[in-house]
Amino acid sequence: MAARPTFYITTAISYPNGAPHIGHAYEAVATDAIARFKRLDGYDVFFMTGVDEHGLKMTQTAAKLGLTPKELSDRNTELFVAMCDSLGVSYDRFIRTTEPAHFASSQELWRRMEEAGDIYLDTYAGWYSVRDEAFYDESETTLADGGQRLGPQGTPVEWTEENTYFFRLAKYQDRLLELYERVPDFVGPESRRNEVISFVRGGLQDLSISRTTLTWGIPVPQAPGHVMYVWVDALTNYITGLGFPDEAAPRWRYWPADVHIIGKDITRFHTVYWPAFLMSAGIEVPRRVYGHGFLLSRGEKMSKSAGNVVGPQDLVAAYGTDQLRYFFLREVPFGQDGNYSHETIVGRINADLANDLGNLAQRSLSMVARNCAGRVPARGADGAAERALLEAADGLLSKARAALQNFAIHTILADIWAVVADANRYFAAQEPWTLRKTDPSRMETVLYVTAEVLRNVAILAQPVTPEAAGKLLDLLAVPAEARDFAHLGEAGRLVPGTELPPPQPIFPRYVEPEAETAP
Ligand code: ME8
Repeated sequence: MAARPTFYITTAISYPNGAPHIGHAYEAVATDAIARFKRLDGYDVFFMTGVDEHGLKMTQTAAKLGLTPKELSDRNTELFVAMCDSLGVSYDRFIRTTEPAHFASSQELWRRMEEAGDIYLDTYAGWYSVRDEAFYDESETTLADGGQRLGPQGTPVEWTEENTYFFRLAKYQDRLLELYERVPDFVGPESRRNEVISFVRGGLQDLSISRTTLTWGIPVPQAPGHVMYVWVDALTNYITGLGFPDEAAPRWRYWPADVHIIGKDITRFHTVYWPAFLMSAGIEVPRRVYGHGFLLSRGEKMSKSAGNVVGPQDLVAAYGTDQLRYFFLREVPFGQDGNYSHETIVGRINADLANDLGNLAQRSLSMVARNCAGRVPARGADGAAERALLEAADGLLSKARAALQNFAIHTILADIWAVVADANRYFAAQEPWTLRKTDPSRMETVLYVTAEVLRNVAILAQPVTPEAAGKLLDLLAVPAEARDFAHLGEAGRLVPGTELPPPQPIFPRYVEPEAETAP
């Protein structure tokens, strides 16, 4: 058998300087949905997420709390792992940048860049944002009302002067522009690509890549007193996780990454600095970088300092894992910013999940239980309505694959739910409850076709609502090995006469908790 094609996908690695917030949950869920989609579509997937433990931000937050940076990181890393688990994030590896293997990997990358003649010592003088862990050119900063200078993301910047190592980024300007030209989808979405190209065309300056004012980082080889700039080590996580520098490691086969899924605010690091480091070190660049939008609470950007963070755990507890996953991925066109509020989440849960899909499953499968002895009904001759509906369901995979090419997960869901709506209209129009008396064999056909549409919908919904889709497939007695995309359509049609378990609700309606009454 031919080896399955590989697919390596990553999230950004998060700063564990606080508990995870909704933006972290959003990125993890979106990346997970893509990873699950590819697994179901026959790929040999490696999905990595993790934490970015070094840097000044970690050092300063730890000092404020009277902890060491490692203590701070240990405490919060646990919360990031717990968040992934509660959201059903199916990562293959959770990486920490304090792992010894990551030190070796980052130091080897450094050595290779040095060998290429791309590292030199000089004095850095310029603006630095601790919150972004980023250097900014003065032209990118603005003066706020109180006289505080702010970087392009609105975070405070400080003047820094230091003797540091530099990376010859300017040297890579042409090769980067050539890369964006040659691989048009290297940076996505399109709006991000345009920003990156204009930034690089505007001229690149060499990048300061070491610090002497902190010790919480990876030591620069042969340079006592210098630790690596946190972004050098952070970006390297993507190859550490595959065994770099051991290119004979079994996991190295996953490189280059198929896609790094990141938030739009860190596009520059991933599409300018990272490929330049790799080019310098003689390593292939990733195939794609996709900068998703920000999830905002009613228009407000969430951050720990803004104090309007609702923890992902609270949302999971209130709405449920699959419900939250569905909301994130259906409500917000991937790549754009989006809002969330209690009302919009409940709206989606009750309309799309409880009503459209949940009710259809409940009504049709209850009829099967009562009228077909709890077995997959017999399939009589198809009429035009059956043919049209099955054709729509069978056509979903090719549409979904095309949408996934652009990471348009919301489009995949919209297409699936359009078929759910078709199935609801079909069910209502055919009135199987009337056919029960007038034409029982026709009733069986209608119930069969409805169940078959549910099977296809459930298989395709697994990347986004894995638990509920799994439950629906259980109700249809679809064996575990027949739940991948190869079994969509004709290949996996339900077999009449198969015994089914008693139906159960899959998506309960969201009901407001009783308002607390005073005694
Ligand atoms: O940037 N909505 O870590 P981080 C959506 N350690 N996504 C958001 C968001 C929001 N409101 N807020 C943040 C870092 N994100 C670095 C990454 S990768 C080698 C190093 C996204 O904890 C953000 O864009 O600040 C990023 O992709 C991820 O969450 C982690 O952010």
